[in-house]
Amino acid sequence: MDEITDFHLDINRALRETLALVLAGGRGSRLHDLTNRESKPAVPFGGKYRIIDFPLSNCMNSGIRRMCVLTQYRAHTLIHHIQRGWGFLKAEIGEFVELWPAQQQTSKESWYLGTADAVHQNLELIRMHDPKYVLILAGDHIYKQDYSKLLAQHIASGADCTVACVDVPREEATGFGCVDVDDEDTIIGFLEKPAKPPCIPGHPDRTFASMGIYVFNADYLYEILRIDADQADSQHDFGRDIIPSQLGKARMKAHRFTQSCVYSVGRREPYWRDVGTIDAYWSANLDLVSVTPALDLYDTDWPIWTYQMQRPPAKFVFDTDERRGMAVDSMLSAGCIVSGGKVSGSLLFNDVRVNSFSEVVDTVILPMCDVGRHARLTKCIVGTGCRIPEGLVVGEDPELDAKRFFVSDQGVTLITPDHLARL
Ligand code: ADQ
Ligand code: ADP
Repeated sequence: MDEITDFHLDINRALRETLALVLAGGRGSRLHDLTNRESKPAVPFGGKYRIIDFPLSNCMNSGIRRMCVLTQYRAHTLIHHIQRGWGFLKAEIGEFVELWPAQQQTSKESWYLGTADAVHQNLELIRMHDPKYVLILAGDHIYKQDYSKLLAQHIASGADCTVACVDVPREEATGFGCVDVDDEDTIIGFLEKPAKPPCIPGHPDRTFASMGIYVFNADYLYEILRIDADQADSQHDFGRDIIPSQLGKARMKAHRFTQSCVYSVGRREPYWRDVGTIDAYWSANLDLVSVTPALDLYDTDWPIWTYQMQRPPAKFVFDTDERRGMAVDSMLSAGCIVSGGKVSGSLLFNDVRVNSFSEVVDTVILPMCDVGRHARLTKCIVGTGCRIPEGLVVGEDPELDAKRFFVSDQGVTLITPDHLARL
């Protein structure tokens, strides 16, 4: 009993001694026009959230209340969102979300180069908070993770650095850092985005991938960043440079996401998505719509916090037999009006109008859009503020769609206001 109490006291102290840095400065160019105006972490997700809400909510729910968001590229929307949505923390009791824009704080006078440089440029700010542990998170993943379990393993193992890892299909691992471990999960190999990902021994189709989530002992982090900053051939990136350079030198452990994943009721597979491409973004949004989603937003034990404008409830107008405003297997957000159109298998963000005789199937519609009468949309992502003209049909003729819009490898059509203006 005493041991358990001591453990809880220790982990609570360690959580208070942790500073979380959310890297939110990347460009996210594979999301094409969705990131023309805002950075990837600010892209809307799941009907009423923005992607950054997931790591920040994970911190909140794990008991880490000191968070810093490192911004750079097209940060306006992100800053606006955090200022409005995350101001409820109490600075008086040591809780905060600070925004750290790139501000050329080192003698190099460059913007953030790689992810490690983004941290290095803020070393003075980090030191001011005097953390014992630094948790580095990406601002562009959708998942629920209890970081207190990651931290507990890190401390118990005596590691200098612990990398959270997830088992992924091997063919998808080319975009990730691939990790090789021994019997005790010590990291003995690391390949950043290899063309031919190695497999997990005994599992030829699977690879152990870094989630880009790292816990460092603060003193060790300061030291390796100082060394890396002087390396002329380094790109100053955690995945490309820092982790590989420490193999065999530092105590680096892998943490299995299965041990800290917050599972949805009745589901036992871990859910973690890097929504860096149009296809991944579309499927992760529509995963939420499934009957028993692998990521449950309705779970009150692990709430996802956000800011959303106050809007009236979604409304369905059922005028006549031909004009049945309805939605099935779908999620609709506040301010939506489905008047005489049909929505199925879709996710509508706030203030979307679906007008009479139109059909929306397997589609993600971002805020403030209007689907004109008799329009038919199948397997699309409709960007913020689109006015789909009356009678437009998308998703039924791939060749025609590719001439007018952006069509992804897996046949998802991205429609933006710019595409529509050129029609
Ligand atoms: P990537 O996903 O390619 O690989 P990267 O593009 O470096 O990682 O972005 C990581 C995070 O840092 C993102 O949230 C991004 O917005 C942010 N970021 C990128 N450049 C930044 C900069 N200059 N300043 C501030 N923030 C920046 C990484 C690891 C892989 C791992 C995957 C998991 O390198 O090993 O497998 O994450 O997604
Ligand atoms: P259509 O879908 O045929 O283009 P309308 O846009 O005229 O039709 O809307 C049909 C119905 O939707 C209206 O009768 C009304 O009930 C509802 N509706 C439209 N706009 C609003 C609004 N601003 N507030 C509340 N309900 C609205």
